[in-house]
Amino acid sequence: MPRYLTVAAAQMGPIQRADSRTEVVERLITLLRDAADQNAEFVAFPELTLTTFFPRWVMPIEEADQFYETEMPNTHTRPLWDEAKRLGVGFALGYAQKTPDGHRYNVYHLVDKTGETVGIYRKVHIPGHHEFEPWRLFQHAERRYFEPGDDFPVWNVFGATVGMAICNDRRWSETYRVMGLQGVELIVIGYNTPLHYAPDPTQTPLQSFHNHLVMQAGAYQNGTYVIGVAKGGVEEGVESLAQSAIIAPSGQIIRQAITTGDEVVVARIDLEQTKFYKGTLFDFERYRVPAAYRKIAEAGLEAEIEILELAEMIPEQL
Ligand code: CDT
Repeated sequence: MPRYLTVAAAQMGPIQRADSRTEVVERLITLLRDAADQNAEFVAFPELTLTTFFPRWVMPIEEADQFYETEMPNTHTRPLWDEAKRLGVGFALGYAQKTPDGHRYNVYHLVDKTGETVGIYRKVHIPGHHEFEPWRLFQHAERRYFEPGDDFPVWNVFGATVGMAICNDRRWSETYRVMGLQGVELIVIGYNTPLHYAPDPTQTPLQSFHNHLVMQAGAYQNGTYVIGVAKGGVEEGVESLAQSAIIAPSGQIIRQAITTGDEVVVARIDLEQTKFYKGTLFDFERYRVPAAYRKIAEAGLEAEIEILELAEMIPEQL
């Protein structure tokens, strides 16, 4: 018996620094309606969807406060919540979160068809740097603005087992496998990927290839669908990758965006097809050899735990 779910990748074009949240949310609602018109039951928006990609500037943290959300939904995003509920569509929204106790995360917020929060994922792999680096054409100071999350949970929603990851997470095989071990059937990944890679420009022309390479491999090796959704185009002079895609457990791309702007791509997926891979080549119970993988879990673990414990402290204590 097929288990169908109609999903959408709501790719966004650039959000300039002067664009207001109200304008952005209007764009999100337009995309949501477009997806709903095509029968989508779940819509994935990209990473940091409510503002420009502010880590491209190094500024005092208090000045960056304007880019964070302290509650969700809030006055700006309430219309999106309301419209999604009215349409009966679930969604995942990426934004910068500042918690009441002063922690800052790059998050993905998963909402069901009734407007209820299902879960919030905090980006684990934080790329880039902390301080201003004058040799770069533009900054990528995510490590200044975000603490890392420490887990890849999955949730049962939309009749599926759903997980989330954010941008740089998609390059790491562990991201997919940790969710794969929990039986994930659909992984949602939002991204902002500048085409120019300053530390090694030989990678610049390969951005598109690497993007699909990692998501297609992650899908195949874990028998899961993947939705990769971009904020692309030229934002504040920086060109970012688009090419949002819905990927099958076979690793094949089912649908792909063809523009670098606001665009919805929709696919009706059959979640039962994850079993083709989970039950054969990637039957984890039968074929995995965890004893041979010990180094993956152990290498760097002590240092990591120390960092995560430090991150639990209130920033002022550090
Ligand atoms: N947003 C994000 O994680 N972007 C990174 C760029 C890395 S370059 C410092 C990415 O992996 O696409």
